Amino acid sequence: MIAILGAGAMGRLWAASLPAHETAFVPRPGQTNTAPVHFHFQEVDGQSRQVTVSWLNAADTPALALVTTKAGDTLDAMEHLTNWLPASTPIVLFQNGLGSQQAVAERWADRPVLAATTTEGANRPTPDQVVHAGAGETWIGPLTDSADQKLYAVVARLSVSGLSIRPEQDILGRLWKKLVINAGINPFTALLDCPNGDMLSTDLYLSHIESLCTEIANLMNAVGRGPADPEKLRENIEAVARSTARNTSSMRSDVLSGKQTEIDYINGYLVRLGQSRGIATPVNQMLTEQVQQLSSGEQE
Ligand code: KPL
Repeated sequence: MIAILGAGAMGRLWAASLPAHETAFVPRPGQTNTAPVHFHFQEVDGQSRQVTVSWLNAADTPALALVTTKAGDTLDAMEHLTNWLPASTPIVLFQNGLGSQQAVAERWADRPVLAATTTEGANRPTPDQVVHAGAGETWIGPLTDSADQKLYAVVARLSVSGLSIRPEQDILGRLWKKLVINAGINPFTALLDCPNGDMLSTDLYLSHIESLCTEIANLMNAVGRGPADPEKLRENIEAVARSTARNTSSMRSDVLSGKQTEIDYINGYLVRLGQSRGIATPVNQMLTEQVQQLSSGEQE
């Protein structure tokens, strides 16, 4: 049995892709409605099918757990999840950004904790509909010592889904690469309320991207994730913005639907890292504050 905590688009993509009898959602604390979850799942090729997922019950002992909650909900989610899991059950974290993964690995250092980063595209246009918008790749790697020897078994178990899964020893390195892209696209598109490609010609983006990339490169070099070159970081950000030009970033989408954004784990993470290392991050700070204000409705 594979337990999935977080029944949003990503949790449902995994539930729909793995064999039906093998997955169950983990109920939230105090949840009383345990009727199975039904939703329409649209495959990448456009075909649709109905998916039914049951809820984990106390008698189940999951062999694997996937945590697909938002970064800001992960510590609480983990407190709850660990009540359901044997200490040896591997836990795979799917959060965006950085900060929440390290916090979990520190707090549950004796458990096999892994992190994943994925380019699978999934969205949920209505509550009972999930669209697998684009096939991608998922990289999984260990965060704690005891996760090391579980990595290949976890990858094999999840590969049954038909999704492309690969082992990655340096998963933090891969999460850093994704963080750079998200830090350079997500806040701008949320503040400008535009698709990814449109931000490239705006004054907001053009007046800050160089300093933003310098701040990020300084941080990467300081924490042993270098050598990082600001120009190269900018090229990478712009290549992704162009290849996803028509997409709505996850942060813009969160703001538009009134949901909590992941800014605290993207640019906000970089600000906290800068504070701990004595490295100035004024552009990251400005973007973090403006997105926070935007989602709390303070901005005009
Ligand atoms: O990962 C993304 C996100 O929206 O969070 C990017 C790469 C910016 C694509 O939209």
